[in-house]
Amino acid sequence: MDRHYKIHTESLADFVDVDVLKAVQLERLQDTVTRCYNNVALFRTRMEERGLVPADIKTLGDVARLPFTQKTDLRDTYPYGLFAAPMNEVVRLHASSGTTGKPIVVGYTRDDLDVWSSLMLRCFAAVGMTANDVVQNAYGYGLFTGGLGAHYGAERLGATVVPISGGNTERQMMVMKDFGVTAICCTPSYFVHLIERINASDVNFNELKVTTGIFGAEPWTDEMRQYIEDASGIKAFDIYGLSEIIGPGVGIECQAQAGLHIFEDHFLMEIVNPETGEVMPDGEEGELVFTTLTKQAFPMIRYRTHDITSIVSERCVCGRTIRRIKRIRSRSDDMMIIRGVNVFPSQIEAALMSVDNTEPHYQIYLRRKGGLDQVEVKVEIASHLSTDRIREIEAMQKKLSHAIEHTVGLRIPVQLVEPGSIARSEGKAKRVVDLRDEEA
Ligand code: DLL
Repeated sequence: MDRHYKIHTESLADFVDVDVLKAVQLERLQDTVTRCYNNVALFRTRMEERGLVPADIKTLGDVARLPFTQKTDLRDTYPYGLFAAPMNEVVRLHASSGTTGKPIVVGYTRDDLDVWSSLMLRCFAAVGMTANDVVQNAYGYGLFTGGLGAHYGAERLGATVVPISGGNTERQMMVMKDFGVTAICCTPSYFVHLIERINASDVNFNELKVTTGIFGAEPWTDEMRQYIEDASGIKAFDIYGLSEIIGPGVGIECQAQAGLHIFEDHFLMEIVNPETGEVMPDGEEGELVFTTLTKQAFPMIRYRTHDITSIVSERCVCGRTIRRIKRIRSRSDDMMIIRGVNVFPSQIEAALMSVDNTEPHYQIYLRRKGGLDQVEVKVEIASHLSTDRIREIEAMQKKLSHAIEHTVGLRIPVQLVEPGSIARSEGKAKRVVDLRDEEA
């Protein structure tokens, strides 16, 4: 890895002395708790129930005394109940749709937007992007945080932003070629779709200038990264974030591609046991929990993300002192319990991707039969093979089923389907089709 890259001034915070970082975190934590206690009824009531006042937060470890915040709290206080700034200071709203009912609404003051674009700048700088880049921003613009979040960060870096938003793949391909795009932001599943369409067109990746992909907003695996990098010749980086905390820009991989650095000067992270809520030591896998340290309009105390990962405390080769998390393995709500075994969609993806002659398009079907959960995987066959060759298909299905068994320890049936038959996503891919309630 080239360690002689230019470090952007705003990125210096990535390399801050750990003791300084901890002092800054404590001061900011105390400010945040005070702000929440003074301005948000739910936080104050919950602290009072525990007999806590802001002055009780004397060390960083004291964060564990504070109550958790859950997504249901955001729903229950819809739309503005957790805002800690008056509306005349709130200059932007975003919302995340979720799976059912009303969205959750998040707000930003001018200072919050300033911090957010600075964090996104640090993300882009961490993967080696500069003012010379032409960035095709194919995250959705609108209520989703991806589009505008990436937009202002790339502008702040001084890069040239193409605010194309999601969808319209023909136009994406034209822009990528004609505008000399060097970096692209979108979900990994959408980039896989773009690869497919580019390969089916008369454009060749060799003629394109794109070298960098900033992919996130959904779980993906190292196997998927390998596929993307091999198929397109670009470097694919993982970016993480969630609306409730700020949007994209909570963390990103650096050029070492060895876990995601979390911007710890703005977000205090913990890993907790998803069942008991007990704090777990670095290195152990559990649920990621964040307390925001600088948010003004929408601060969060111990927000349960439902994202499963672990903290990597060893220093990264890039020299950043802010710690990393491993790639998000899954959301705890996506975990399937099949015949008593915990199965994550990402394990299935990794297994499928290890077998040749399939395409990285798959869906996991969940059904309930006789009170038991059953799962079946549909995966597309490579376009140069044909589903007419029964024997080949059967052998392949077996091979895939074995690969899954090897990874998750369960025999799960695999059905190969025609190329192009699984719906392509323009944003977050729908990997799990849950039919359990419909068929119960
Ligand atoms: O997805 C923010 C974002 C935009 C992140 C663009 C990265 C790039 P939400 O729509 O609120 O916000 O969804 C947040 O998506 O809790 C994770 O479950 C999942 N997620 C986001 N990034 C990753 C990632 C945006 N890199 C939820 N790997 C989070 C795995 C991810 N899961």
